Amino acid sequence: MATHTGSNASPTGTNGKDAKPELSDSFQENQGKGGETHQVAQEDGAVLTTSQGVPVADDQNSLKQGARGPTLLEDFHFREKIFHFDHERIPERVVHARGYGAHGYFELTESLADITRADIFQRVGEKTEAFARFSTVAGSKGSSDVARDVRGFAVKLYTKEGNWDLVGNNIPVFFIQDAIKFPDLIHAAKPEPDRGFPQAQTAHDNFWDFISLSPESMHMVMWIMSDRTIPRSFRMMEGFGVHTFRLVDVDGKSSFVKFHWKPKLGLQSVVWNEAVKINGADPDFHRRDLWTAIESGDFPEWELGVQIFDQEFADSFDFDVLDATKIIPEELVPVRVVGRLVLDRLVDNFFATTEQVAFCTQNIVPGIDFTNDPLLQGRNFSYLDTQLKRLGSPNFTHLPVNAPRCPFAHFQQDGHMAMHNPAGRANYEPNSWGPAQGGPREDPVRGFKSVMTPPDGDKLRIRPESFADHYSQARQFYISQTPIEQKHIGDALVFELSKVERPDIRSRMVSHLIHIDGDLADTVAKGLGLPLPEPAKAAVAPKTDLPPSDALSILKNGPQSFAGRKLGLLVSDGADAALVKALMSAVEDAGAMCEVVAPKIGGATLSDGTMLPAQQKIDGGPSVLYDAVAVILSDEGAAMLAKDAPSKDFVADAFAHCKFLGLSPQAEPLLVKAGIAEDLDDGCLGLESADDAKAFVAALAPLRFWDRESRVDLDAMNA
Ligand code: HDE
Repeated sequence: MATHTGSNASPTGTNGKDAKPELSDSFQENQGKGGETHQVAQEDGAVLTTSQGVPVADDQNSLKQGARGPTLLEDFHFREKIFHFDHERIPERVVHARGYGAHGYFELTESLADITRADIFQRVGEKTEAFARFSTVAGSKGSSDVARDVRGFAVKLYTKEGNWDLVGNNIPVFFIQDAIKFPDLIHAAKPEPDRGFPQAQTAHDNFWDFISLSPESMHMVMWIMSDRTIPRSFRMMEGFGVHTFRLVDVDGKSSFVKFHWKPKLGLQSVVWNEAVKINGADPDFHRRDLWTAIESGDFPEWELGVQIFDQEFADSFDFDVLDATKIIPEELVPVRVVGRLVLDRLVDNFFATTEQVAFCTQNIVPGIDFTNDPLLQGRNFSYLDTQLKRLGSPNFTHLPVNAPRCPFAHFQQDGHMAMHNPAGRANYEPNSWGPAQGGPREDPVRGFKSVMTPPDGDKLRIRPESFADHYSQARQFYISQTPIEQKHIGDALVFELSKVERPDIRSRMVSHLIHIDGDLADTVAKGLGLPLPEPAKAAVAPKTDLPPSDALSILKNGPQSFAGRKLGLLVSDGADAALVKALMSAVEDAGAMCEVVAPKIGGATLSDGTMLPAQQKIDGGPSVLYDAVAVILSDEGAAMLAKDAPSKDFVADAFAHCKFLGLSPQAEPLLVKAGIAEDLDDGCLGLESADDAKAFVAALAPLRFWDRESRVDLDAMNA
């Protein structure tokens, strides 16, 4: 019987090229050098080998007894290949499973030497290597990026005195006050255990049952029902360390600190109907956005800000600074910017870095310390524990992404996958072997010292009185929002609670809202078709006099610029070439990107006969993927697209999501068929000339034309 190779490749697996006889001589040992993977250098024509380094002659066919088998056990290449494949998966993170990361650096812009001895905060202008991972919390690894969820914002800073992990979120407060409730919270948020759904959604009974039975979560509820949980991009969201930490100076004196990351591009979120559609059109929306930005050299950047305060402030503050359900308003303690984080390097391999990065809250360095925040204390146990389960060995610090960049030396040894064991005679200390053989020694001056704090009382299982106010800051958050943001919070609550099957859970939730804002409670009750319930029992009477804080609103902290954003440009054959080119260059001048969407991916032949390549075919490039859209068509193009459902959705959705639209006059038939021609408003600008193109791009700075929302949304019309 004739045999064949089973692929187009030659039987040698080298595609007919002369195979290089010898392996590349650099079997790269990258650990501790900032590299990524152990791999044979991929030089042109490198020979495929087994993991033992044996050159492989045939990677297309297993070894068989006769052409039709059976397959033989002695085929060590096949055995090894399948064995390795079978073991490729590691457990996904129990929370924050879906994430995306990038390398970069932190640069100090203002010294904190008077407040902390932390090496990273000493010398202005000095850069420290960093790795950041952004994530959703509830969804599993394969879920969609734009789920309504808190985003993790975890940064590993490879300082000269060890790795400092600031494992934060894009929301400055948390659901619970004590770590012992974390498994309950997460069980309630994740898919319900009997049915195994819903995935990456809090819109279900178990979540709202738990939340409505946990008044301490009400402040966080306001944040998660706001548009903070549907960010436009990782690049456009804030990050927070959440807990109160300590900064410690050379004399051991400590100050309290809250950490903030502020995005250079300003804050921006999408709207809910848009998020739902983005998840279908591009489940990788956020990771693709980060990848594309870094790849194109538009490096995402955040300022690091600190709120520093002392015991006297803590004692005078209305709430307990150890309670992670509370913020310290920026108006009370201003955020002082001390540095910037720039992400400028993509990972070489997703698994090696983003999957294997192991953040641990207890990774702190001399000059930084914990407080007794009971949530932080619980986290300090959990993160180390979870990394062992996930990465399978206590040697996960040997992985390049986790290894310190500064020198390190200790007597830890052995264990699965040990890649560097102590050298020399001694693997213990104290010892008598002297500097050459005896290994490292403690350094009482440079070494980490915990801040000395006196014990605070008896051993108890109790929640302090100072943690008892659950509504005041929830109210403060709500009244700090613009009307459109308040409307979105109401809409989100109605949406989520409408997915809850049990009316008593819906009603219990509304009973809490009454303490936050009467109008909000009314709107939600009305939206659910519920009578207004009695207010929930409050442990202490909520304060109603906390002043609004502008820092809490997304829209008050927008960029007023289209830079870093993306325009979707729908074109057809025959579209006005000069106009298209003028618009594209105006977008580029604004520091933004333009993606061409056309009926065919090959592109469109413009009026001057030039072919404009498209990045998206119309069905793959719906307007939800863009911050604003422009439609430049020929008469024939418009007549054709007016019959096409995705083209009609393109303009109708952009309109419904309050985006700015730039429209060439020929687009009219498409707008008519999409049902928006008669509703055009000041957010829809005509495009006929190069000047129009410039004016259109200049008009994009507010990012959305919110005035429209009251005319395109049923909830708003019924309000
Ligand atoms: Fe986490 N959290 N968490 N968390 N968390 C994890 O560690 C935990 C909390 C946060 O990109 C786990 O490596 C407990 C607050 C981020 O790899 C685990 C409690 C904040 C990430 C864990 C909290 C966070 C995690 C799961 C209650 C914001 C992803 C996988 C006390 C300040 C890091 C892992 C990454 C991940 C435990 C609450 C942020 C199980 C017990 C509050 C950004 O250790």
